[in-house]
Amino acid sequence: DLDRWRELQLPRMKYNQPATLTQSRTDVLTLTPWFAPIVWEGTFNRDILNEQFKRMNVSIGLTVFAIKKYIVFLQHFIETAEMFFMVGHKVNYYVFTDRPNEVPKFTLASGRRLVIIEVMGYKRWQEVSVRRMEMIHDASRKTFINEVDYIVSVDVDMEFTDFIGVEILSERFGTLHPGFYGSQRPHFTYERRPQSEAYIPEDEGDFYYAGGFFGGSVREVYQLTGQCHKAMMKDKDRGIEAIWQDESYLNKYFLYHKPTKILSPEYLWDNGMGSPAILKKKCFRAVWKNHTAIRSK
Ligand code: 2GW
Ligand code: MN
Repeated sequence: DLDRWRELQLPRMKYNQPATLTQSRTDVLTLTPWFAPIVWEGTFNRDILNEQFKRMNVSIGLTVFAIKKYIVFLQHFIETAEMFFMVGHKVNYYVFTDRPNEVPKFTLASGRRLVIIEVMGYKRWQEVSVRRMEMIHDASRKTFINEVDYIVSVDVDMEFTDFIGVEILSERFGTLHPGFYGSQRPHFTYERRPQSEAYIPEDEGDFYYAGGFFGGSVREVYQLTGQCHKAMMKDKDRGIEAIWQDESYLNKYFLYHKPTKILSPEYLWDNGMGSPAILKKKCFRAVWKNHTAIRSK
């Protein structure tokens, strides 16, 4: 339980003093109006954070879905995660798949293991994407709560390209979508039909969050995925499906349950978006995919 934070005591450490009269970044927003940090390179000290989370013996579950043809992404995903994701911490990979026999054998670093969770492959792709909420919700209750402290949920058609560590962890966190971090709220692709549970009016909204990278404590992820799934089932009964599936319901949830931490687009980038100067690094990137081939039966 995270109650043990109360007992945490750090050792003597040497590092540069934080400068009270200087902003660590002046080119980007680093704190939301509700005082949640927005994580950008240059705003945190990895050594302090590692020391804290190591001493707390924190364990992290990384959930990823590799259903039907998307199994092809798994090998590179796990191999790059071994190089860059939560190095030195305890990690469980939770691989949800309908093809357990096609999961490659991996040699993992110590303190890390891979758990296969067999699930059905829904016929419609929209269903594959959106049902992740239900499956994470169920697994949170059955498995995650007994095995890890935090859940990180990501897309599989991705690669790790730089270090991602405990700086991302918080009670409830989301990620700025690489396509919309500079946009005005009316241009966010929120669900705009009032009949949908995911509806957000044009005069509301903080950020446009990506469906492909969110997480939090297991209890919080259980709540979040449960609410998103419930909203999606209500819509389904009324014959409506939100414009960007799970991403739309996630954005609605985050509007009224503000994230306690937000990751910058450094944590979810797509090379199709170029290389703006505000990006000091790219740690998690979309891999190229042939949409027609990979998404066909
Ligand atoms: C099949 C056909 C069309 C779209 C998706 C799939 C599919 C997705 C599949 O056959 N098998 C599968 O395992 N997936 C999982 O769903 C896989 O983990 C994948 O990364 C994830 C989301 O699908 P993806 O990556 O093709 O969609 P993107 O890259 O356009 O993702 C954004 O939009 C989605 C909503 O449609 C989600 O919100 C996603 O989180 C976003 O990043
Ligand atoms: Mn994707």
